[in-house]
Amino acid sequence: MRTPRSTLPFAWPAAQPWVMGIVNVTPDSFSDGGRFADPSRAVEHGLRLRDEGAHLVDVGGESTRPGAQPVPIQEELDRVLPVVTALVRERVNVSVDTTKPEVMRAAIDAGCTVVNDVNAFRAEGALEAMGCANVGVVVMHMRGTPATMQQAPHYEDVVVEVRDFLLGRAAALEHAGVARGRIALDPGFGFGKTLEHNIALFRALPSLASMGYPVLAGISRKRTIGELTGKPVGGRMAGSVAAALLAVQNGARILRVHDVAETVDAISVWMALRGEA
Ligand code: HH2
Repeated sequence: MRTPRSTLPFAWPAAQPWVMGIVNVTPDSFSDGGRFADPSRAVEHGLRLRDEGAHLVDVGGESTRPGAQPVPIQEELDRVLPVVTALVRERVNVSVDTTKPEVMRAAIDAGCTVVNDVNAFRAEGALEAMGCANVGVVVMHMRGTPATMQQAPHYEDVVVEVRDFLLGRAAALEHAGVARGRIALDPGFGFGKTLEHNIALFRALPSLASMGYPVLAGISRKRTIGELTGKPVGGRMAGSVAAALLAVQNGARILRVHDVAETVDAISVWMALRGEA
């Protein structure tokens, strides 16, 4: 029997920002590599993030940290599918973080709510996989591939180039049959960008948010936070929460984070004190 799709309403969030909690079913992710490589621990963690207030749980089976090597299709399916299936069974709204059309299709069949592609659906067959699917879509900007992307990234104008790329990919998705209201854009912090590029993109979030698509910001525990605080990955929670709040203030509607409980609390307080709760 096909598992019923989750209850998450589309379109993307209008009023309250959504928090997307991260579950990396990988041995090598930059911040939590190996902690949730075992499927039952990954499921447990996904349920905990949901209970902490995550609107979506993003399940990934291939690290995209700088220097990471690609994972074969079957291995990624073996990592991700049992976790997606178990979380959907528990009525968690699952996002699958993948660049591979085969994994997209399998996760959609298993009932995922969102497909999140750091490669912006550029793999052969990815647009087709999304065309008739009734799910949300996150389109992210990346320059190069994870294996090489941090080798001297260069832009004439990072803000314009990232914006134009994202709008082009959104148009390609719409052409393939994806309804506009299902598409969210993500500038891809840390994916082929220096600290200066990341800061410029962060400051430009309001203009990206004015393009007519919800914007996702994923900066949690990333190198930018480390460079601004001098802290190793394990000490970046406070800096990440500060960045998440500022991202919301700058127009982001979806926050991809490791520290769900802390981010949810920070957003609640921020909204209440602004008179928006
Ligand atoms: N960042 C990572 C992975 N997927 N997806 C979107 N849409 N935006 C992001 O910024 C983003 C993403 C990298 O973070 P993480 O999953 O914690 O690490 P790793 O890629 O090493 O598994």
